[in-house]
Amino acid sequence: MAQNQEIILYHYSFSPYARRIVWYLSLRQIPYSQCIQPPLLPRPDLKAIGISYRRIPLLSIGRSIYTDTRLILSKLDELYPPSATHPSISPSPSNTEHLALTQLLEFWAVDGGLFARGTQLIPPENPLLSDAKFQEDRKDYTGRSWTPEAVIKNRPEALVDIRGHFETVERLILGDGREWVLGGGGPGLADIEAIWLFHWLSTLPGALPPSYISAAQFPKVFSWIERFTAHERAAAHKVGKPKTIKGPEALERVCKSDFAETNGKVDEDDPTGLKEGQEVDVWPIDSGFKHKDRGRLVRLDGNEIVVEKENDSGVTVRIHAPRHGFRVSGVEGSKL
Ligand SMILES: N[C@@H](CCC(=O)N[C@@H](CS)C(=O)NCC(=O)O)C(=O)O
Repeated sequence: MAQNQEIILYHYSFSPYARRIVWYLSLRQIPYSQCIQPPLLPRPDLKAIGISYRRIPLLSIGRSIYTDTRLILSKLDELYPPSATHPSISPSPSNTEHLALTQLLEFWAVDGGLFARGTQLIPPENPLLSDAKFQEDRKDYTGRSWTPEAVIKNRPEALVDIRGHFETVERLILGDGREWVLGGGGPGLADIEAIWLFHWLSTLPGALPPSYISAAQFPKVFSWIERFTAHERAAAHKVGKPKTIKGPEALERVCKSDFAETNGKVDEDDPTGLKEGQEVDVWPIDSGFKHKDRGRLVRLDGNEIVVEKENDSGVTVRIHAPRHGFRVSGVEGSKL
């Protein structure tokens, strides 16, 4: 059973995507361990487990390894149903309006350009941007240039765009004086979906020029960020600090686990025509697209792609990816 398994989160602390998961786990009082990763490749801890996917975060539950925060969040919702110990923060399944808004907020931030624009606001004087290794690494991740010159060139447009998004939250989402995106007495999944990029930018020194984007122009957004942070910290304190483990320990725990998720099967009428057991490659198509995971297909439907493979320790692991934003392709010449 998934709930008896240790959750391991692979991340680094300044990843805004990883914070989505950290916050979700603390707000739902789900304990976990963390295996801190370097911000640049290589990531030998992940390679040892059997993963090529390069983005952060990843989360393992037993021998199932989940990529992409969109899948991780929906999976945690599915594997950890609401209980007194792990109260729900998601809209109730019958509240389709709230479910729709939560999903649209996710699209907005991840696919709708909010994140892509946000990363263009890393201040050009940030020492990372003058580091040739960082520039090369992030070019591999996004396919675009990360030199300080490129960042300076994009900054004005990105600032205008991001200010427009602050405006949307200030006037349309929080405009009626509500404390949380869907109202109510505490932060929910909709707040996580909406806040993470604004939170990241407001805590990244030099990202936002105070004369253009600050609490002076957007008091509601900035107090929402403060309120959210206070709630999340209190929840994190209550559930207790995550245990930090090193790569070899994480590997051992993954390999020794007798759990791998087996939900789902390969849809027979999937438009790709791929078949169960076929050897396939899986990779994201928006960023980190040079890093493909190869394995036998065990699940394929509108929500998820799952492949199974043996890692270098000879242990079978399952790599789970969301269907949206990922490509799955049969390996030429592979036989069933
Ligand atoms: N859609 C992915 C995006 C993840 C992502 O882009 N993460 C950033 C860190 S915040 C990343 O992987 N950067 C490059 C790297 O660290 O290798 C998700 O939801 O998990």
